[in-house]
Amino acid sequence: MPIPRESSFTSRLRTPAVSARIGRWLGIAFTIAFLTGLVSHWAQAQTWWIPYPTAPSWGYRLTQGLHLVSGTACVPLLLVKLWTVFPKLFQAMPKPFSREGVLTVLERGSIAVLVAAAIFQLASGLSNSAQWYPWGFSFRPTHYAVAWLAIGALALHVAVKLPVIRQALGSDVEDDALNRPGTQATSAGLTRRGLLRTTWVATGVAVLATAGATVTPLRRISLLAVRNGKGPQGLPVNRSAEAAGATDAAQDPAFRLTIAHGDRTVELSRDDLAALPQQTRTLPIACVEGWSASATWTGVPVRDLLDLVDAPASSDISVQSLQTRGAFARTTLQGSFSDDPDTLLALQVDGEDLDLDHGFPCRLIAPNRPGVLQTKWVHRLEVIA
Ligand SMILES: Nc1nc2c(c(=O)[nH]1)N[C@H]1C(S)=C(S)[C@@H](COP(=O)(O)O)O[C@H]1N2
Ligand SMILES: [Mo]
Repeated sequence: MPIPRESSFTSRLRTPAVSARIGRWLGIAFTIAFLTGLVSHWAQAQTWWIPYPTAPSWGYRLTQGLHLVSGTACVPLLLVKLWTVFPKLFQAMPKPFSREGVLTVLERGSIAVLVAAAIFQLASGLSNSAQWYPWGFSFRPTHYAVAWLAIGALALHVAVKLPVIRQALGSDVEDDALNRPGTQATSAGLTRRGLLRTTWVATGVAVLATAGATVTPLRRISLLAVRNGKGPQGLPVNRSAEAAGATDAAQDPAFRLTIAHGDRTVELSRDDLAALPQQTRTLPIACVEGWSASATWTGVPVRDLLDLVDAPASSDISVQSLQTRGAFARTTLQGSFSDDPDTLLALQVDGEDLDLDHGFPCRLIAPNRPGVLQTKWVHRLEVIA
């Protein structure tokens, strides 16, 4: 088969008039995904000099929900956009050592980076939310690094294309001024308006289908939502006690929670914990994978427990789990969180003792904290700074 030329593609739909209109929404969705991704990284990295805030308690639920929804919206938008610009791959190259040649190589290079980075972000993000890790790298640092690459290449791309974008958006979508060479004057099938409408509908469906992971009334129609809200006590479970290898230790009557500050330690059984003054708070579990659910938790404020070992205000705490398998057995609770009266070591959810899968005998629940750091099966709180 001979290699096609740019002019071999004759469809009127493959035009900057369409690409720019889809590109505008793709740019908006990508930027939202980038910014909310930064928030998620900030919440999890815990090393930035501005501490991540504990309020509003639903903040991470909102930003991470937006992250998943905007990222998913990018998928149909990117596919259609790539289809509209595909013929440009076969564009004739200007002389390589001319000024125009150098500029073309730079521009195409930046687009290659942009396309590769965008596809990588969408693919790795989607498979992460499906808990499918067919790769050998660590997800979060890689997704974070490539995000900077993608947003940089996107900014460059928009800057280079600004004159074309302006012209395209300033004229009617059926206008022929920006047509590529070889474009047919009329088309029998889908109009450009029709293609755009189809794209918006597909994007809307993708958005609704993911938003259900966060917005409870949408859950029934959420085909793409990874967690369907089922789980003991009406709350989804990401890793069960069985999977975490915590089943035996969590049910052992000899269980003791240790609170440690230097040489000072206090050990409490679950009954001891239950005998302390209890607080009840309604706080969400907001998983980094996009699903979230609100529940009412009852337990002992972490600050009250720290008082038992005279921990100073704003203490950073290492929260340690009984789990024997997998990541997240230890998390750090920063001082702003350990001071917050809403941060609980919960014994109950919605008025019942925690299910084994929700962290029995006790679990951490703090406001505005990514789900992955809401440690279950806690057996030790240790002042680290
Ligand atoms: N010890 C421990 N705690 C954990 C996890 C874990 O793997 N181990 N998973 C976390 C994740 S990713 C989420 S989203 C929440 C989910 O809480 P749930 O299962 O009670 O809904 O628990 C968190 N707590
Ligand atoms: Mo999670």
